Amino acid sequence: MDNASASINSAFTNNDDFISSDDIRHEFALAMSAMYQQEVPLYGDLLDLVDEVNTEVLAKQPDIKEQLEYTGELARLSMERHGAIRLGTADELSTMRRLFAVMGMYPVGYYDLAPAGVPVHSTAFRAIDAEALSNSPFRVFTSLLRLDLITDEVLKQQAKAALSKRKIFTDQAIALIDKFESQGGLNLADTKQFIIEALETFRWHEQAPISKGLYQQLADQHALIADVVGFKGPHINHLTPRTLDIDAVQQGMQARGIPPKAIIEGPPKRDCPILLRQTSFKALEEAVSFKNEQGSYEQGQHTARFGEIEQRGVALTSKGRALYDKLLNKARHQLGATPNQNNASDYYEILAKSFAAFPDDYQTMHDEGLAYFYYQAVEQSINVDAKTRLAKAEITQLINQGAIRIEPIVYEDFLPVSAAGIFQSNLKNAEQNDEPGYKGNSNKQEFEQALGAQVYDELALYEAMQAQSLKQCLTAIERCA
Ligand code: OOG
Ligand code: NI
Repeated sequence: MDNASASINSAFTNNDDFISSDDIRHEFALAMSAMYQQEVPLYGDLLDLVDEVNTEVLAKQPDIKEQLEYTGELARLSMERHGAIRLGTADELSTMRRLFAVMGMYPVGYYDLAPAGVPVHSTAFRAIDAEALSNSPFRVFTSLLRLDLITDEVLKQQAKAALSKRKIFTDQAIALIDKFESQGGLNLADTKQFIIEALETFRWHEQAPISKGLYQQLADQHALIADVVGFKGPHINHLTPRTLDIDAVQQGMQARGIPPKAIIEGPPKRDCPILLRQTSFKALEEAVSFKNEQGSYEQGQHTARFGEIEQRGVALTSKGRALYDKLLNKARHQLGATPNQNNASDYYEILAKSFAAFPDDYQTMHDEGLAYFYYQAVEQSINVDAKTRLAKAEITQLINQGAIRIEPIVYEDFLPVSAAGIFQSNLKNAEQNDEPGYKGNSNKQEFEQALGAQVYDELALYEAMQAQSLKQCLTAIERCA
């Protein structure tokens, strides 16, 4: 916290000005990371490993470094992080939306995890335009528990009663959210206080407000239900730095005594990375004390908190995404089981074969409309007729002539099959089990009602980023032509 306040202090001199939401988000992410490293020291070890691997990649692969420079990502590489929380009620979710809005984070995308056997539906709160993303890419995968999927009616009522008693936001946090909304911003003093107050919601609590018996009953339904209902608040359950070589980190974890999950989720290793690859270290078994009816505490254990790594690639269009889903499903179907430590090498082999059908160079991905790109005018080679600008074939021609350079737009979102794999590997006894999917329909409308807003369509956001860069690029060309 001290560091965070210090850097806000030095950056802003006028105490009455509003602090930008990007700065609030950035400082909050730093504060959250410091708190989590203290709470889960193994996460600090993971950060060291990721840093080492990234440094090595940049030293050995100048082309990667150059690309990160072109897209402005080099500077944000080490601050690239996401986290995740799980909420219990509609009220919690809608207040969380207001809290994240203070930091310029808006709900993007809808993820239904129920078909994969995880009783939640989710969104990701994140910055939505290119500049804000590059100022601070921090985002939070936020899930809402689907209590309606608990089949035991008595237990469902007990869970609801426990959730209705908890208050996950401090009074000051709520007051500052109100102030932000009515004033349109927060000044320096309020921002500092806001970060302190907001952080409280994400803190770990060793004392559980429910009895060990109820916890066990909830856990018997699903470990995730116990993780939400059994605690005072939505403790941050992982943070995730970005790596340039996830395979190296996966191997490095083993060597450093950080127990990795069995498989890397997402697409296989490629020359031109697409979407998102993720892996994590297994959640820690932690001591908690449960409050019994007499008000005294009883020792127990809980498993929820872990560390994750992500490697992001280019965002795919709906056509590219359909191809990704098809190839992933094909590989999983062929494997015939959920990927786990016993079939990991078979799985990677099948996956790589299946993805041979996905073009692995940016130019082809661009020309086939599989992925989103930034267009950048190449200064030295301006000698084109600007009138040709709307035809796609002509843009391709300009790219071929070297007048326009394309750079991948990074995928900023999540993948439901991968997310389910991350959830499952970090719940007790999981990853060996094939969780049966819940049959309840996905319900985006219900989620949005609880949220109190509609979620942004992620594809529309990428589309807009691409269109905007094309416009700027063509204007630049026109100016010089
Ligand atoms: C969220 C798991 C999903 C990801 O990176 O896909 C996730 C959770 O465990 O609460 O964070
Ligand atoms: Ni994650």
